[in-house]
Amino acid sequence: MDSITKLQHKIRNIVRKIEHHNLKGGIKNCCNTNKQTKQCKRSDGKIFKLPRKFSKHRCLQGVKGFTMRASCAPYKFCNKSRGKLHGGQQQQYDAIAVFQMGTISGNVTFKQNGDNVDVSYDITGLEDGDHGFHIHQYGDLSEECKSACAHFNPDNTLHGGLYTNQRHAGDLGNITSRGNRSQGTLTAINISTDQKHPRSIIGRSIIIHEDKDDLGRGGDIESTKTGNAGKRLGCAVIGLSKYSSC
Ligand SMILES: [Cu+2]
Ligand SMILES: [Zn+2]
Repeated sequence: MDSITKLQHKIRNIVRKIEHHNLKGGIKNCCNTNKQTKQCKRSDGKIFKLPRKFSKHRCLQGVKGFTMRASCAPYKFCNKSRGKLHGGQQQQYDAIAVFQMGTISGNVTFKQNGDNVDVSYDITGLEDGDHGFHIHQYGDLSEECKSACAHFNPDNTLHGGLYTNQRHAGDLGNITSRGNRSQGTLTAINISTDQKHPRSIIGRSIIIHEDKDDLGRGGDIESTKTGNAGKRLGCAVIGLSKYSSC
């Protein structure tokens, strides 16, 4: 071997050692990293520098255009369905209310979708049947569900349902429990998960009632206020989701 070939051989060995050291030193798989990591390794072995212009979370929601595709390259092979919550709820939501009250437990998530908000719920521990389901004005649970006060009603209108002409912005109708579980999705109008929006629901609360909401058609005064939905069985504060920054 001449001296140049020897040198090349040496360099190759050093590079191999560094690569090996890096792997042992724990270059994380790109699909398992967070922003703090300096680099990550894609499942095909390619190593990428971090952080990227677009977050992994954003990349997994869908990639558009060349700049984004380049920025999202480390996450190309990450599983999009990763991190699904139970009941098929997606992890990509803007806000969440976590119920943990008596026998009632589960999550309600909120995701802005244009002018509407997609609401997804999965609650266990309710008696089977229909239960009034509303966003209430305050997220103050200092006196349990009572201090959440009335339905979120920025337009000062009468109570209704999700699809009635007259309704409170917080009127989400009923959820139905079958076999101890209530699971589903609905789309709410006239509310927003944006904290700066005048109809923001962040920091307010969501309440599940004992009885069925009559959607304002009960024929009495109480129906036009609360839908005769009865006792407040469970309440939870609507908080910002961790996915925007964590
Ligand atoms: Cu209510
Ligand atoms: Zn109402």
